[in-house]
Amino acid sequence: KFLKQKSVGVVGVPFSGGQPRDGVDQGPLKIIEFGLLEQLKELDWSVKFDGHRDYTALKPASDPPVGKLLNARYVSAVTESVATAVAAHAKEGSLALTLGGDHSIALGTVSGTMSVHPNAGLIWVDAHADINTPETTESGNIHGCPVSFLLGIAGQIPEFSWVKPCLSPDRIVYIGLRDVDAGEKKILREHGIKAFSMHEVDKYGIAKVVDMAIQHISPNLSRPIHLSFDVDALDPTVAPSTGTPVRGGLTFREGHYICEAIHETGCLVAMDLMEVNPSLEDDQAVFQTVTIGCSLVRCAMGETLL
Ligand code: EXY
Ligand code: MN
Ligand code: MN
Ligand code: MN
Repeated sequence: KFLKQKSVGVVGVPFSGGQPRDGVDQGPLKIIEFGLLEQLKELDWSVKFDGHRDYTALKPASDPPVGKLLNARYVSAVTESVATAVAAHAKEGSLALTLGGDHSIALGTVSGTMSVHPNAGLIWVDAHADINTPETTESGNIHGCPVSFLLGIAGQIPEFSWVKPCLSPDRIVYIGLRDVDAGEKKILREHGIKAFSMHEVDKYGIAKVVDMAIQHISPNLSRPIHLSFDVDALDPTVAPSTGTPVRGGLTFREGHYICEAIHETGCLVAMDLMEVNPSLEDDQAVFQTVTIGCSLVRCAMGETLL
């Protein structure tokens, strides 16, 4: 409906600077090695992939903390480049699929989507709200902050001068939350941001939750949808290889149902798959996490059970 053709532009972002653990930068490589691009071709998508990006040249020689924010200059440079890449695919009328990497990358993906689809709604599937501001963050890890930047509530940070507030509080909805910092809860409340935590998933069931979420950000399917999927939304028993696992997460089917239902809207214009870290846990865990990551993407892009 909002795409010009059944074509997907894949952006591989081997970046881990939004958080302290090595390995998450290897996520995109593993996912593509696993065969995701071929799998999407099987679903009749025309696939454009211009290779894994190399961000080493963007790494500043020195990147001292900006207030509490860690690696601010590096994160800013990489996410700006991601925004350009995502916007280019969106401008061509293709779906932009970004493989991470840590979730700070969504600062770029969502900015890129909104530059072409300014009224798009954002569905953020995550154990975490990633809405800390430079003031509220305790860790200084920017993967816990991208949403505040997108909303324009992060204040002016000269290192992030390229970021334009492009999201309004009524155009984001969360699914899967269960580890939200006190400062983040306050922000969610003050801005009236719609969030379905695991409590609501238990209470209403995933089908009703996804229905309400979609209706909230794209009433009567009137707006394009950007899906930002953090694998840590899934229970660690289903997706163990991720940097900030939190128990009590989405089941295998709940995760897939979200993607299937979003596909059915016909409104999906961009998807992020984030926080797959192939250096965590054993080989079996990595295999399980990469496998489920690929199958979530396939479901969002039209794979059906029957
Ligand atoms: N709220 C915590 C922080 O700001 O450091 C944890 C954030 C984890 C973010 C993960 C990727 O979604
Ligand atoms: Mn996240
Ligand atoms: Mn998370
Ligand atoms: Mn916490």
